[in-house]
Amino acid sequence: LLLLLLLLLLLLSKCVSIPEDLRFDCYPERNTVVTQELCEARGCCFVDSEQSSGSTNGVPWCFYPPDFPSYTLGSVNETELGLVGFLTRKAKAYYPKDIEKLQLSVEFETDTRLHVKVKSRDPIYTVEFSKEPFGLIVKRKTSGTVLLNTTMAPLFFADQFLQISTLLPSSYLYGLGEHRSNFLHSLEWNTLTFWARDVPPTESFNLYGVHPFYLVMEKTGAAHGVFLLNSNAMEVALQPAPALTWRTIGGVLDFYIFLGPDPNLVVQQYQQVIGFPAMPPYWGLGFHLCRWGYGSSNETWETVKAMRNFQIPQDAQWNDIDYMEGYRDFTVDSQKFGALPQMVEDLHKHGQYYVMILVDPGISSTQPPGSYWPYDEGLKRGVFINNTQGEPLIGKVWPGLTAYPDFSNPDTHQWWLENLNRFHSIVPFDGIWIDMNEPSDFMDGSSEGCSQGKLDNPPYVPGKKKTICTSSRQSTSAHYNLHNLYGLMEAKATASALIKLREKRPFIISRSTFPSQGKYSGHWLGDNRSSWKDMAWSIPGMLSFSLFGIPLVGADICGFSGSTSEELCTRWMQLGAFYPFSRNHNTQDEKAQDPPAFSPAARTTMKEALEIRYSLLPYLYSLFHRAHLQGDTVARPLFFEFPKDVATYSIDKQFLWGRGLLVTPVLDPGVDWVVGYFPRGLWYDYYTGSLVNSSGENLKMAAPLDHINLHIREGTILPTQKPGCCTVISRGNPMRLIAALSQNANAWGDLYWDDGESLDAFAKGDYSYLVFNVTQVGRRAATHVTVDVLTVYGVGEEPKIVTVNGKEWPFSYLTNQVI
Ligand SMILES: *[C@@H]1O[C@H](CO)[C@@H](O)[C@H](O)[C@H]1NC(C)=O
Ligand SMILES: *[C@@H]1O[C@H](CO)[C@@H](O)[C@H](O)[C@H]1NC(C)=O
Ligand SMILES: *[C@@H]1O[C@H](CO)[C@@H](O)[C@H](O)[C@H]1NC(C)=O
Ligand SMILES: *[C@@H]1O[C@H](CO)[C@@H](O)[C@H](O)[C@H]1NC(C)=O
Ligand SMILES: *[C@@H]1O[C@H](CO)[C@@H](O)[C@H](O)[C@H]1NC(C)=O
Ligand SMILES: *[C@@H]1O[C@H](CO)[C@@H](O)[C@H](O)[C@H]1NC(C)=O
Ligand SMILES: CC(=O)N[C@H]1CO[C@H](CO)[C@@H](O)[C@@H]1O
Repeated sequence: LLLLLLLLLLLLSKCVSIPEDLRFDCYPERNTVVTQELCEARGCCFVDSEQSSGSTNGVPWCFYPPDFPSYTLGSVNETELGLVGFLTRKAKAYYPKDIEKLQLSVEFETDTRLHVKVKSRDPIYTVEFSKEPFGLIVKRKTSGTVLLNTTMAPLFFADQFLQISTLLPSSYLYGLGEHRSNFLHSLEWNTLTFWARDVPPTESFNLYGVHPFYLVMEKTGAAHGVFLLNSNAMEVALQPAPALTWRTIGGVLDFYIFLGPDPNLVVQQYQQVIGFPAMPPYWGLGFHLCRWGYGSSNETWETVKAMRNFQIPQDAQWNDIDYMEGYRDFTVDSQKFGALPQMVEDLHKHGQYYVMILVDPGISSTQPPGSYWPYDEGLKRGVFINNTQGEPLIGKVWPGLTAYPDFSNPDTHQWWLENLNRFHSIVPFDGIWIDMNEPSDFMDGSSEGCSQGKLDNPPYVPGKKKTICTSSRQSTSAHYNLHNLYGLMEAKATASALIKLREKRPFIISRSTFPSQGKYSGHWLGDNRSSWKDMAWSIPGMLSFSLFGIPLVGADICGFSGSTSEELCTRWMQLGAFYPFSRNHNTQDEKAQDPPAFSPAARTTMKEALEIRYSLLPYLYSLFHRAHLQGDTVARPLFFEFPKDVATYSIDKQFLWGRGLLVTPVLDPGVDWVVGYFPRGLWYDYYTGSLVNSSGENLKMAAPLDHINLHIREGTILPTQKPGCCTVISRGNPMRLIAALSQNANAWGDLYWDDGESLDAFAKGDYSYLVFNVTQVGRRAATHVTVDVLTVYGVGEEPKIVTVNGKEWPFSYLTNQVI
């Protein structure tokens, strides 16, 4: 008995001795009250930590003991590319169909990327293995920082449950989308689900897209990133150790690790794997206006005319689902939207563009045979997703009952192209908005429910579901494996169709996204509310998509659902003028929120914000070129430029455009000031050139309702143009350069310039690339660019003469104010 008691005590102390933040959850199932019996049946430790600490703090009560059975690494063979080895499990764990023998392969591709093809000569990382239990340890050579250490908790690899945990070198963790959270994730027992889902953005919910990629800022100012290439439903559990657990219910564990060492390089290295984003057409960077519920083509047209009347810049007018007949794709309500073709013609005549929603992939299945080509023809060609009985699966979206195109089937791409082509001959649209492509289903699974099989009822279910049955059949696999890829595959089909129809760069905005999406589309942050809080959330949302390689991103300016106020909409238009994708969008039955709907004062402020955007488009376009070329970010977190300044790590109320322009919006009601952080160095007020010489500090600035604070970083040259009603006009205006001199009196900037719409302009060499240096301000290889005005901030003493190409030039000089 004594022995038994001793054993029990030993067991208990083995459990209690594990510090709380190193307890890895052995019972993550939601909606289960974990009892001691349930927990011990899994061979785990049960400690009711609420009793010990007196609070519900998220610490799991049921967690893995140190000797929980995991895998053991056997002998390892070197291969040409890296290493291979076998992992074996001696004792079975509790998930059904646990796989006993696994193959591990490790490949060293480049000096900064672990996983892939060529052996590196001088990698900046080292890899070690722990044999029993199996674990992977990756270190950064220079600092010795341990980036990954997976020995802390057991590895699982069952048929429908895979799990691996790692310790993290710091708590500065970013990425892991699509979720609504601060840019810097909380590691306080925070579980994030990855399962594309149609739901208004809400904290802790899984949202429209899936991006299993994170970036960590290490304590030394270096950064690394990790990508798990896996499309199944998944979960990432974060805990304060700091540590992270990946849990997925299918596929394989296929990790890429990017060593940076700075955050810009990490994101570039990630995009070398997933692909660089497409170059958008120039007009796509102009201002877009949309609402659900214009109600008629005339009403839509009137809005465009009002914008023109007040000379407010606008490049594209959009329509939401109300243009359709019964919400059916590829139809036009001929009663209310009869003048749509004429309106589009008028837009084109004014150098403007038209984009409409393709409401959703769901194709109405209830029309009489012979009356609705998309369904009839789709049925004939077998392009729809089938249920387990081999019949098209029927769910429900806006038009009522619908079938879902299977974009994993190449025949579907051809059918999609033909649909778009037929529609384009009636309404010659320029861009496409693809919505509801999680895919959304208003029913639970299908009109007939779902199967009882293992795909519809996996042993472990991460987060919330709301979609078609996961057992349904697509041409390459079950929906179970392809669900998170639906938006990506639809975007790919749509981009290729749009290229065939217009022979120009496609413009597509998608709600659901997956890694590689940037090659085909941009993204808007979904259906949110006209609230101050939602406006503030848009910045971390936008910055996260910068990390995901989808730089063309923005939120619905002034908010989608709910009612905006003039003050909120004014502030939001000022912020939204700096979203890479800038669109004001509203729902039906709310009062209008387009700029002409407001008072003259608000309207003027909105117009001025857009005019600044249009002035800066040459700079923005050049940033997109760098994104396309090598994966640079466009809307950029401050810490990307100041990785050694820890004060920048949690900033998500300010952001940069590229390296040189700092945006500090007002995000609160009723104030005429704003506090912003200025990293060490010189910053010039965009409007006046007055100087902020910061030692790395927060500054309170005036921010009356008609003003958004913008600052140019020292050493930057911004190429700008006089704004116009639309890009077709502004593109023709002379250039104005703004140079913000550094402490050492130099500055640098560049301009990428092409016709703004040709496919592959860069690859074909049909472009100009200009580099501006203060010592050599001017133009190179440019025949169609004229510099009109050159503004230089930070000159110091009044110059006596200014020469241009050796000739004396007239100039004016204003003394700087220093704040
Ligand atoms: C390593 O090589 C030996 C001899 O060629 C072979 O028997 C063994 O299966 C290999 N192990 C792995 C993990 O590939
Ligand atoms: C990895 O974590 C284990 C705990 O699981 C610890 O004993 C070991 O020292 C760590 N290795 C490194 C290199 O940090
Ligand atoms: C749209 O306006 C035109 C011209 O003003 C008018 O003839 C037409 O009836 C209007 N259409 C609708 C649907 O209101
Ligand atoms: C779905 O069923 C249709 C026949 O109804 C067939 O032509 C098609 O190939 C099936 N698709 C898949 C992915 O099973
Ligand atoms: C900015 O401040 C630094 C440190 O106080 C000082 O050395 C530098 O001369 C200042 N620069 C300007 C342009 O005022
Ligand atoms: C312009 O300045 C940059 C950075 O200071 C420098 O690398 C580059 O060589 C300069 N180019 C020319 C043409 O002077
Ligand atoms: C943070 C926030 O305001 N989230 C809201 C987004 O919108 C949905 C409904 O539209 C709300 O439920 C969320 O609370």
